[in-house]
Amino acid sequence: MILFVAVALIALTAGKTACASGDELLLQLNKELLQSTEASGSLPNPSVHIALRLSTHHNLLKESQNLNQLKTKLHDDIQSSINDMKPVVGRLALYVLALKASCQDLSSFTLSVNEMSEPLLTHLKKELETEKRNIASKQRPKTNYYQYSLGILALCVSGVRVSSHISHKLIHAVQHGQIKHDVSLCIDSHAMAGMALQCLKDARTTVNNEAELNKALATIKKKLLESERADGHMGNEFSTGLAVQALLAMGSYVKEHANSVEAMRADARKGTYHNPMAISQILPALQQRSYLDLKSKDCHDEDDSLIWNVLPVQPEVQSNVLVHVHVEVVKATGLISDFLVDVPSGSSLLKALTLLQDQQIGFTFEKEESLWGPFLSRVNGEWARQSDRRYWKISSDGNALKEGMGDYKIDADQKITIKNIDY
Ligand code: B12
Repeated sequence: MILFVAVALIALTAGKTACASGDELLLQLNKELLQSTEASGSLPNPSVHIALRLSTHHNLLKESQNLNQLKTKLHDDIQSSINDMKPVVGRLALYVLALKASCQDLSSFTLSVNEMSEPLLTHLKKELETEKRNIASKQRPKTNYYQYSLGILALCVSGVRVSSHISHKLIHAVQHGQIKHDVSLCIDSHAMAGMALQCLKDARTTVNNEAELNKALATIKKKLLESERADGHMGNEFSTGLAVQALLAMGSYVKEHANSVEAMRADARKGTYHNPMAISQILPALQQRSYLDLKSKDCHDEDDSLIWNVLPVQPEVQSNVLVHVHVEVVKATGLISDFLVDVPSGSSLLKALTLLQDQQIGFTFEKEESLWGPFLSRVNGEWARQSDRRYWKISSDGNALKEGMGDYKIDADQKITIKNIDY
């Protein structure tokens, strides 16, 4: 009998260990994300907070410290953008979703607009109204449909009624192929639109035409499923997380996105997802959750087992091998200038451009901080930003980069093209 019990116990423990090792990847990503909240200097990232709060495992102390950072630093950042009359719809929406993820009473948060105090959600509604007017007059939002969708999603998840005029503009954009950008960016935006529209459907919000809403959801689902590559990713490695979240929200069958989940796991093991923003978008999907789950978040009886241990920071290995980089700058007028720089193999593009600038041979650049890291905004005196409706598109040997200048590593000789294009 004793032998039997012992064997049974060993079998049970072995089963648990096998199960735990399956979860180890998730735990590792979860810890990396938690650790990223301690990064000094950068703004607290609401998307990271959302993913931490949607996770199975928590470190409640660190999460509440992070929430306080959002309530002060991110809040102030949004306030100063409002003071400067910059559109804040995307960031404000992510902030609202992050507060909702921590079960905060949203009615107690206000912003100061024209010297009047305005509840966060009221201001978000107004931002969406402004975007709607922009779509009506210019056929596109001031920001983009990704942020317009985020705004709708945040209101809906918070239980606020979304005007049918606002939702109709998104439905119309989906049905008339107005959510553009190149392939992968387009998948991210469709995924976000899918979550926003599914939330409206679930809330039974009055939309002018329910059949149109259903058609738009079907279009999005088809687009996401058709974007699956041979390796399982939908769009690219960085859009798959949101695509799977959207499919989950829409109630798609597990087998419909099983390959994509496997593809994300494989890339996570390879270390593709080191940028906290990237981890924050895949982690909920890997745990079969989506932003729509925030709607029913109650914050009761939460696990508090996520251990805070500072993960070893990989030292940047400075290689002795130099690689040749040809930098081609194509200005808005089409004027081309070429530069050459040798950089240690493994350098980031940011480092390569800094070394090139240091040579003082006529190349200069400026960057702006964003949730994804440094965004290249000015090259050789020429700006290309959201406010200009232009951007510096970066390619390597003719292929558009899938990462930004801070993350992309230069391992071999190549030609980097930086082209000012409008969108
Ligand atoms: C819309 C969009 C754009 C638009 C943004 C302007 C606009 N108003 O439409 C444009 C076309 C300019 C753009 C450019 C690029 N993008 Co983009 N973009 C997006 C998208 C779909 C939404 C971003 C957004 O509005 N977020 C919401 C707001 C609240 O967050 P935010 O941080 O304040 O947003 C700003 C920044 O994110 C910045 N931005 C946009 N893209 C990128 C990419 C990088 C690397 C950085 C640092 C910043 C940045 O522009 C946003 C608006 O001002 C995301 C999808 C996603 N999953 O996040 C991809 C995404 C972030 N972009 C991506 C990439 C690769 C790029 C480019 C590097 C492509 C290229 N080869 O040139 C360039 C950036 C080059 C540069 N100059 O530094 C990848 C990043 C992946 C990664 N691991 O880094 C994503 C995830 C798409 C994807 N699935 O591949 N993008």
